Amino acid sequence: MTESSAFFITEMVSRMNCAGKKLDLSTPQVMGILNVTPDSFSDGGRWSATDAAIAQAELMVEQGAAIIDIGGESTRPGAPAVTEADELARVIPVIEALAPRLAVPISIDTSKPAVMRAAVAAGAGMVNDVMALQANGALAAAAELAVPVCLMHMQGSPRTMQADPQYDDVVAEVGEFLNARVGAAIEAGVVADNILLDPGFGFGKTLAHNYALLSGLERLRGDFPLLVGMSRKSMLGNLLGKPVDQRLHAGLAAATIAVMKGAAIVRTHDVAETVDALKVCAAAKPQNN
Ligand code: 9MG
Repeated sequence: MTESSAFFITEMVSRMNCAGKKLDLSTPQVMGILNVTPDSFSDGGRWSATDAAIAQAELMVEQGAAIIDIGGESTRPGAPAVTEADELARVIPVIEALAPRLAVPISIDTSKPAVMRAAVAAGAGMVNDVMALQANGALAAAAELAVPVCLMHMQGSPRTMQADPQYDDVVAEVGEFLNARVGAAIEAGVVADNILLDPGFGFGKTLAHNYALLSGLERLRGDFPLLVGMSRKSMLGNLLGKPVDQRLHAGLAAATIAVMKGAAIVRTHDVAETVDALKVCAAAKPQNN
């Protein structure tokens, strides 16, 4: 990680190959969230049926999403664990149906190596792992699949992470963790150009930790594209005292700040609005003249 406050990506990869589909990172991009869980915190399970999920994904692409992130296990605080079989049954039919229809890549949000493998075989082109490949066999699966992989920071596990998160310097400790996971991934055979990093907003962090992380995000800029996800999260709701359906404006502010501090991809439920916000960020990129 560098102390640089430069803007956007400078020397890292600006285009990723997601199993044959391109992800252009020369300007900030939106990753649309497609939860296919009955217990999703943000959509109440409205999109758990395959047809509805397909329609939602197509809408997000029309609205400008550069990649769709499909998840079958909720990672919200306290969410119950899902078996491998249930997770596969939720995500694979959706990926199989969507992959031939979408021009943009599909990301699989999972920590389970068997789900990573089945998802990529079904047409996914990226792995989004909130456990940063720490599950047994996940490093080997990521190396073998050779698709981009997002390594996210979390303190604890989704079931316990908000109990009592502790840091001396949250930005430094998140950076150290991510550096260590990059080392482990590269040692396992993951290609450096296939690595993205994510500080994991809301994953084992208090409100103060989340805002310290957002404030210091530029300290995490370095050799790897940064992905951030704050859409509709408690760090917005608890600050404002607003329920999940009234967090759009705060989410756009947070996304804009993150991009101005170097984020390459914003993971969001609110694609159309976030695409507009990121276009403003891109237009305000410092010029040479
Ligand atoms: C699955 N998931 C939920 N929140 C997330 C976040 O902030 N980043 C990433 N990469 N995945 C997330």
